[in-house]
Amino acid sequence: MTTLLTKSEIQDFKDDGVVVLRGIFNEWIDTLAKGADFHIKNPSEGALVHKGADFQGKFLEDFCNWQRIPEYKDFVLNSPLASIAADLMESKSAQFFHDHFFYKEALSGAPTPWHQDLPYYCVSGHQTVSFWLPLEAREKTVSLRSLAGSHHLIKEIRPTSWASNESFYKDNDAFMDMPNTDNNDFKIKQWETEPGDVVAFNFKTIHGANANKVDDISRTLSFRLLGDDVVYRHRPGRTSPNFPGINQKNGERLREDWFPIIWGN
Ligand SMILES: O=C(O)CCC(=O)C(=O)O
Repeated sequence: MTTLLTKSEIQDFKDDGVVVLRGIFNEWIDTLAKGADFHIKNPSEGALVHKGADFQGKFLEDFCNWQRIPEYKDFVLNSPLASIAADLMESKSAQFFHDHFFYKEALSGAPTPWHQDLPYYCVSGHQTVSFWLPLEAREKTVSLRSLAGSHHLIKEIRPTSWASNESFYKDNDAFMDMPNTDNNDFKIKQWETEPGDVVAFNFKTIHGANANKVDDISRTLSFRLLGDDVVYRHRPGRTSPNFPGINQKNGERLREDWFPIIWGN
């Protein structure tokens, strides 16, 4: 086990499906911020832009840029990301899945709705982790919020398009509705954060974030990793991110030429 985590942090991740790790990536913030500044000026062709009708700024989302942005690649391959992931997932291996960038301009009105990540992905399994890494200090009200324990729900939550709120796939019955987030069935976990802190959460943990209503930009990177029990799962439609040409069968581990194993084997 890496000495970077305490037993109680690993236990919290297991019990709640979410944990905040303080200052763990302090040394990497300048590198990632440099990459993010390049990224904002050079989004990929697949980038999505959301705009709240009553607000001036936009919210840009972009996926899978770690191979073309050297600072992201350096972080993925040379930071303690992989060892921390393996410890949190209690997995011998950590396989890199993808990166996801959230850039919210000052006063951008579009929030990130409550959702669960796993149903948007072409994988199934429990040993998963996303690292939500904000590049600026974040007040609690504009930080990530998660429903503790929601990663234990048996059925997946119906994924929807954030733009239209329509179901992502035709196969509606395979999913359950989003539980009521206001009736205290789940405790909401949300922390004020400083650059270098990270919120780690399971792909099944229900989470969301408020719109950026403050007069300053907000840049967040999420890095997503897979553990030993995660395998390819065919979905009845386009996934997000989508991996055209992946050419895999249900139950196979993801191909290593696209998704490298960066810890263990
Ligand atoms: O920062 C946000 O707005 C949302 C982050 C998120 O949904 C994620 O990292 O999966």
